[in-house]
Amino acid sequence: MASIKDTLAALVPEMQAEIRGLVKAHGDKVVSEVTLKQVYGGMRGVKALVCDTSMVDPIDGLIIRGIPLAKVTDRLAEEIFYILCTGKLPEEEDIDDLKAEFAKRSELPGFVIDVLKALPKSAHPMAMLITGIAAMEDISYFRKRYDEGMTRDEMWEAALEDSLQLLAKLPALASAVYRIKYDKGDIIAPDPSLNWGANFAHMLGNDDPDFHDLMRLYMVLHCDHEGGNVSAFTAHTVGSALSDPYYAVAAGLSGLAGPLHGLANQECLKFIIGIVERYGGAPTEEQMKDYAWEVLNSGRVVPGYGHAVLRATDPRFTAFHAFGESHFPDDPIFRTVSVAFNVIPGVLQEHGKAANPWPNVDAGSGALLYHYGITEMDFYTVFFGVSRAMGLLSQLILSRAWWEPITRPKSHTTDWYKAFAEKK
Ligand code: NMX
Ligand code: MLT
Repeated sequence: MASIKDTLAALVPEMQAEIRGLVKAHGDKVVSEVTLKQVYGGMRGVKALVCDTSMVDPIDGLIIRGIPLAKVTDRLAEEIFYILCTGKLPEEEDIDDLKAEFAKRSELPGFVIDVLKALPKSAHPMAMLITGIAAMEDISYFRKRYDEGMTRDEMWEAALEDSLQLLAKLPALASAVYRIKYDKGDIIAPDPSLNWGANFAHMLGNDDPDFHDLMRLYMVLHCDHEGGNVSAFTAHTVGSALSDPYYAVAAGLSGLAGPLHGLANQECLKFIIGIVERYGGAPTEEQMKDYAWEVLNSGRVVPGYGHAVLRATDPRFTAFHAFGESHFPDDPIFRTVSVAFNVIPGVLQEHGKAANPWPNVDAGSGALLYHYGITEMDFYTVFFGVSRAMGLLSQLILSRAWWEPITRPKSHTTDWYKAFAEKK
């Protein structure tokens, strides 16, 4: 049996040699040119980052270490984390080992609950989650080892140790946020016999086996989305300063909390519920069309639709939709998501602005949570964040393994770009 640490220890020297060799042999090859439009357009399409855990194909969507997402939707989150980190499919013993690693670390430090309770009642659940993570920086092994003078060869192991601690504790932290914020009663202790996703469901206070399975699926589907999305890019940049994984994840999740990124799932369900309330149930396609145009004509975006990279229906949406179809096809909120899926791409095409009129991951996920009684929509991004920590942390471990330097691109003033543009 190889633990995730042993497997990585065998792979890291190969990875270091491969990257060193590649840069030595081809370091001067031009990968990407950058236009002025890209400089002022969120760097869209500029190839300037490395991410070995996953990539996003415009049509096929998320590919994890060469495996299309659709092929791993029945797996546990623990298996996904193993694949993200190592690129290998785990054996049963590897999973048992990782489950045991998580189980033994799953308790929260006591002070975290005090910190959460000290926040104002109006604090957003994402602010609570991020504050809890930043508070736990106190137990960072990476920082302790850095202070002791660890060498750069030892850094990936320290990043792995912090990653295991943080991932193990995140379901307990997130469910504590839920129970404190919404007055749900006492904090529920982790159950070490459950998998990571199911344990999260259990600590939230819902032991319906279907909800346990939804949480497993939810944790799998949001795990990673290559390196250039706001949260990954942010965590990556912060980690490149050798800030420890707690700082990096807290920073990354602060980006996830934005409405154009992970907060869209909250916005999406508000949009869907607004329709159900207006029409007293699932709308007709005609009513849906009118509603979508109303949103667009008021200058707002239709949440859950469009993507910076994808140009087809997000396979994560497809997997969530399949879950809803198989468990509660007649739920009016879920039916509204389905009607929206039939109508909104056509409306956005006619509107003519969005480069991608198709649904992204957020278009349907909230309807499933709502069905199982998680009606507090401002909590939805926390689910996304707990899962996405797997991607942020696996990317961070690999960056430390190949000694990625500090991120530091060059900026110029608009006057400089104007003079540059006029010169050409
Ligand atoms: N509804 C209305 N307009 C849209 C939409 C949409 N769903 N998507 C894009 N547009 C507009 C966009 O605002 C922009 O308008 P303008 O030129 O006036 O600034 C124009 O279409 C071109 O934008 P794109 O190049 O298609 O999109 P971009 O790559 O800039 O942004 C998103 C991508 C995801 C931010 C954008 O599609 C959006 O705001 N979608 C709605 C919010 C959402 O669902 N976010 C979740 C993303 C996924 N996630 O999980 O993080
Ligand atoms: C994500 O999962 O991070 C989102 O789909 C956003 C992105 O990839 O840009």
